[in-house]
Amino acid sequence: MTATETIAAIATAQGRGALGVVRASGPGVPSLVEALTGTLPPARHASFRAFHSPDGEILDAGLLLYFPAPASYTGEHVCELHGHGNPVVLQALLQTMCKLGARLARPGEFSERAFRHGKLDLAQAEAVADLIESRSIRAARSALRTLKGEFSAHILAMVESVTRCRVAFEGAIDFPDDIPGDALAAAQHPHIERLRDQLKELLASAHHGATLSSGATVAIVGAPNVGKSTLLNRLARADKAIVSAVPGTTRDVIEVDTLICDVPVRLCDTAGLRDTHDVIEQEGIRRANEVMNSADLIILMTDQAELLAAPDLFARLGQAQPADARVLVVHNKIDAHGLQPQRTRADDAEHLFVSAREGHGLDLLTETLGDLLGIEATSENEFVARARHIAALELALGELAPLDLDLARNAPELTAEGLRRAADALHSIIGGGGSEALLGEIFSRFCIGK
Ligand SMILES: Nc1nc2c(ncn2[C@@H]2O[C@H](COP(=O)(O)OP(=O)(O)O)[C@@H](O)[C@H]2O)c(=O)[nH]1
Ligand SMILES: [Mg+2]
Repeated sequence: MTATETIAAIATAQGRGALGVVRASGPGVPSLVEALTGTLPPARHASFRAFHSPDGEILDAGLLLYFPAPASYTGEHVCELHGHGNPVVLQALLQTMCKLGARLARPGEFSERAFRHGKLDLAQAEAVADLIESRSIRAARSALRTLKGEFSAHILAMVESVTRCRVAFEGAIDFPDDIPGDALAAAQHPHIERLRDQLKELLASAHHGATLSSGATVAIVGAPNVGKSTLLNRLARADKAIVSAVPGTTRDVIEVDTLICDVPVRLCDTAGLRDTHDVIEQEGIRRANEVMNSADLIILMTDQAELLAAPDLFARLGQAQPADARVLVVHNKIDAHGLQPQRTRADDAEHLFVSAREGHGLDLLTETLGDLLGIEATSENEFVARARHIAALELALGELAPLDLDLARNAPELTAEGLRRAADALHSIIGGGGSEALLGEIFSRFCIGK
């Protein structure tokens, strides 16, 4: 990348709207603004201007904002032209900027420049994309916290603690006569243990955060006619699946995206599990199994009130319970049994009594789903973690794991080395030592103009 290039892009979404924003960043911005609007406006003030092409034609008129370097999003000179939200007009403005020396920005290039100029660290830059992509207000809020630097501050504090510990061990290597190994190990080892605990906690909340942004999948399975499609429609608040008294109505997997506890959840209604000679239904059952095996949670539905263990219920359907599956047994049609909504535990599984058709016990169901998926709306400092962050945290934890008291006593140099690698892994989360390939991969997934 040559940072001397001036880049330009349409920053608003495609399509027609009240406003459309074109922006540019780079050293050529002041001359670009002068060519387009006549004079350079005061910094960081909204000025109403006509936007001209080089041959003097008016392309549009609107607000002009100018942010001289370094006090801008990218750290370079930036301008924003707020015109009318017509794609043809916005394209004309963009092309004019290109004629005047700018080039089209690549996806994420504004944020990449912000990162390279130290305006954002890598986790914050990723949070910009996450904020734009988030599918619930809860995920958006969490991305915003990362963008404000809360997550990075946490990581940085850990890097500093690990580094302090490492420096202590390196001191012992350099001055072995001054610092007795036993005293050093006794003093420093508790720090290592505390760091390990903190990392485990952070990792747990990172996994939690990953669910917040990527969402969870819930498969609804059970015998034909127990009310699976009725429940799907209820949870989705829409008539998505055909409900009928005829067993074997649902044959394909029906997927609906909804929010539970403000977290995106994909609900999958499946063909009823039973022995059948109908080839289409057989295929539906095969697909039901596939969905069941990959779901984060299985709602195993029955219209019986009997508290059977989940594996026995699966056995009745001629199925084995998928290994490691989290199962919620939902007993439907309590209206027909004269029962009240209720949540109980039996044989290590959660059982819930509801009536999908009458809408009884659905709040309890939502609450239970939130519990079992680990997405109950409690945590105040949750953050949206990416797979990259989780991998780095795991790497750091893996480096700290073998650093026991014995090693601290007998091999301070190995302990220091383990601590150094743990700090590097943590530091990579906020961009330390990031390779060009990694940066390219991260920013190429952004939208153009961001
Ligand atoms: N009494 C009663 N009937 C229900 C309830 N939920 C669903 N049904 C009925 O059970 C039948 C089968 O429902 P459906 O959702 O198609 O079941 P599926 O085959 O499991 O998808 C339909 O006639 C529904 O109206 C309920 O809570 N109570
Ligand atoms: Mg059905």
